[in-house]
Formats: sequence, structure tokens, C-alpha cells
Amino acid sequence: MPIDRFAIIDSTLREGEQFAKTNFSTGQKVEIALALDDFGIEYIELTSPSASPGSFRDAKIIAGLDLRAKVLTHTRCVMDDARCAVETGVSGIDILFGTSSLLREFSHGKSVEQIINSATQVITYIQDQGIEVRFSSEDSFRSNEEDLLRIYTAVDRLGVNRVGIADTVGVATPRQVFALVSEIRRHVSCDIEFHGHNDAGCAIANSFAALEAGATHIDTTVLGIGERNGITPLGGFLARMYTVDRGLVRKYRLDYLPRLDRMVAGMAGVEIPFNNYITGEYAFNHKAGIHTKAMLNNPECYEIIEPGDFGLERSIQVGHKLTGHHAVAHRAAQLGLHFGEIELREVTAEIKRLADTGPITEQQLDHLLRDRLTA
Ligand code: HCA
Ligand code: CU
Repeated sequence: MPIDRFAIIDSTLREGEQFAKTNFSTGQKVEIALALDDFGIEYIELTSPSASPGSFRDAKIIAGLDLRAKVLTHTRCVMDDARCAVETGVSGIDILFGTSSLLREFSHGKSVEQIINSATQVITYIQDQGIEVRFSSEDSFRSNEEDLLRIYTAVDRLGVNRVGIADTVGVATPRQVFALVSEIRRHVSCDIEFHGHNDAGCAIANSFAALEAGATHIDTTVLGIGERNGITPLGGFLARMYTVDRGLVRKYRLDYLPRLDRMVAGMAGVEIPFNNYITGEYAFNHKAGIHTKAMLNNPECYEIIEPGDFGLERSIQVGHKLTGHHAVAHRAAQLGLHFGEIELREVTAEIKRLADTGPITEQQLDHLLRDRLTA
């Protein structure tokens, strides 16, 4: 399966609602859905309409927005939930069943045969409504592989659009994801979705490994918000794909990403993390003298992502002890000041000396440069 045949299912309005800090209003949900649609996301996944009356009402509203993106909702594998989901007018339903031995023992207590029987009833019902259906196994990586393959083979025969693999607890490594998805790829002909939590920091790498092994759909949320510390972040996943081949993500309005990250951070009442992919405050900031010298000659020396593609700009830090005379000359030139070779080395040495005693603000630096030349 060529890796360029992938689609993103953004779950900010489902998994993202499971983030500790979110409680989106109807208006905010609509705003997020519209922004994701403008961005060019292929699917938007919504909280189960059975969760609360507001969830039902909002799913109906978003399904009625006439978006280019397909609107999906997410439900347990039970008839009542499926019926309720169909009523909202969504274009597909993602159903979920706990298949791990833990969940089978401590949650629903069902055998593999019983899981297949319930799934068959719910899937057939959804198909009869003429909408998409996906079947996913919760906690796939702590499920018995034979059980999983039996279940996926059975639902594939029923003609589901996708099977989903969920690393619910963020325990999987890229190699494990690659192995499991490859095995499932050999058993099913339908599309394969991957949903990865980030508890051990592998969500993006695992999503990429899933695609390499033949998955077709990746779940993300804006900023990665979700249960606990969340899932594959949209921006981080884009960074991963972009740096493999920019052509893979040209189908999206990349320059809308900063707005999406800011919007969702604001609604959740959190800051965009300082070290966030692409939109973190310092994602395109360069500091050490060795770096800045090469950067000023050719930004590709230390940047694998062109900030302009995301509507952003790089910045170069000059007023610190690791600075170099190239960076100082660059800042001076921006101020319309031009130093001779000796003066430049002197002023650079002065900045370093000063920085050793404490931080230098941008204003202080500019002042010093101006002073030097007029002195
Ligand atoms: C959960 C559900 C889920 C579902 C993923 C999916 C998970 O909160 O437990 O439907 O693919 O991580 O398993 O988010
Ligand atoms: Cu999840």
C-alpha cells in the first residue's frame, strides 16, 4: 500500500472531549469543525450522541453543516447507541469493542464469539442505513493476536469500511505496530485505521509505522489532546509526514495549523507547549553561533521544515553568550548598521561578556549596537 494513500480522522471533538480540561460549547464545536474543514481534514469524529443530550444535539448540528469532511461519530458496539447515532445524520459510525483479556474479564465479560455476534448485528444495521462503518478493538496491543485476527476477518467479510487498531494505553512500540498492522493487512481487504495514545511518547512514530505497514487512516487531535496525556497530535503528525515528503501533506492548508492550535489551546485553557511541533514558540528559533552562521547562509542547514509553509517565521537569537559575529552582523544590518571586521569582533566579545553576567533583552542588544557605532 503506498504511503501517500492516507487520510486523517481528526478526533478533537471526540477523543479531545476526553481531555481533562475541555468542555466545548456547541458554538466552539462548530468553530472547530469549520476550522478543521477549512484545513482540509478528511474526517471529523464526534463524541457518541448517546453520551448526553447535548452530545446528541451537537452531533446533529455538525452533521448538518454541509462540510467537505465526512462527519463520523463514535459509539459502543450496541444497537441502542448505533440507532441513536444514525438519527443524527452523520455519514459514518466508528464502533468500538474492548477485546483485551483485561476488558473481557473486568469490563463486558464477553467471549470472542459473542463479540463477533454483537458486531455482526450492529454492523449490518449500520450498513442497512447506507452509511460508513468502522469496527475497532479497544486496547488492541494487549489483546490476543489470534482473537483479533478472528474478529477482524469476520467483520471484513461483512464488508466494513475500516477496521481500527487502538493503542488505548500508549504501550506499543513502532516495531510492534508495524508487525501487528502488517499481519492484519494480510488478513483483511478493507482500510485500516490506527489510533495511538502518547503515554510513552510513541504516538507519532507508531502512527507512521502503521502507515508503513499498510494502514490507511490515522487518528489525530489538535495539540494531541485526549484521555490522560492524549494521542497523536495533528501538527506533530504533519511534521512527520512533511519531513518524509512534503508532497504528502500538500493536500492540507498547512498555513491554517497555527490558528487551529491557538484556537483549541484557548478553548481548553492551556498554553501551546513551548516545545510543540511546528507551532511551539521556539520551533523555528536558532541560537548557537555555529547554527546561526550556517542558517544565515542556508536555512536548510538546521531546519527540516520551512516555517513559511505553515505561515510562520524563523527567528535568530543574538544577545547571548553563545552568539557569533555572523548573527551580530545580521542583527546590525537589520538596524541599518554596518560594522567593520574589527569592530564586529569587539562588539561580539562585548555581548558575550555582558551575557555572562545576565540575560540581555532585545532592546538592550539593539541599544548596544547603535551605541557602539555612534561612539
Ligand atoms: C477509549 C477509546 C479509544 C477508542 C479508539 C478507537 C481508545 O477512550 O478507550 O475507536 O479507535 O483509545 O481505545 O479512544
Ligand atoms: Cu483513545
